[in-house]
Amino acid sequence: MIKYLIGIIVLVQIANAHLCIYDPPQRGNALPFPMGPGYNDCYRPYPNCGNMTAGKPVVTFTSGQPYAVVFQQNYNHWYEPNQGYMDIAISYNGDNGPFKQLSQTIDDFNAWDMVTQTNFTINVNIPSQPCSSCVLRVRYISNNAGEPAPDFYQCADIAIE
Ligand SMILES: *[C@@H]1O[C@H](CO)[C@@H](O)[C@H](O)[C@H]1NC(C)=O
Ligand SMILES: *[C@@H]1O[C@H](CO)[C@@H](O)[C@H](O)[C@H]1NC(C)=O
Ligand SMILES: [Cu+2]
Repeated sequence: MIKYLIGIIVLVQIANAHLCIYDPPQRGNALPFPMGPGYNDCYRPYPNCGNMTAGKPVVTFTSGQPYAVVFQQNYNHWYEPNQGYMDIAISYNGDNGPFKQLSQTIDDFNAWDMVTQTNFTINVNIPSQPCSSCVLRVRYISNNAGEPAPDFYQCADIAIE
């Protein structure tokens, strides 16, 4: 990103924002609608849940039913030499997993302008196994070698009945 030398403000934003889950609501503060690129709560580069402490379930899913997960790539970190992806997974065993994939991986893409925000609505099948507290994780593995922390994690605390 340095090579573009757009200016210090843009560089600060580049280090500030990348992925947020709208639905189910991610851990932490409620997200504003809409939010700009560089939104702090979208920058959580620590696996598996951005170092956010688990809370009570915020949504109860119906087992075996489809659910539309809505998230936003809040900053595009496309990296041509080692192209990244996003995915959705669930853990029945807290933040350390194991995590089971709920979606195909979603290929990263060249948005041309890094501040591009892209919303995704991905239909997943909720597993049939119930849980009183599970972790739904969305991550953006950008693989971008120019980034100090290239991969981004968000979790939502959910239940399945
Ligand atoms: C993404 O979705 C949010 C929530 O519906 C909306 O406020 C925002 O305008 C959308 N952003 C884009 C870039 O479509
Ligand atoms: C995130 O959590 C991990 C594991 O507990 C810890 O090693 C790391 O220092 C934390 N990072 C930050 C920035 O809090
Ligand atoms: Cu960045």
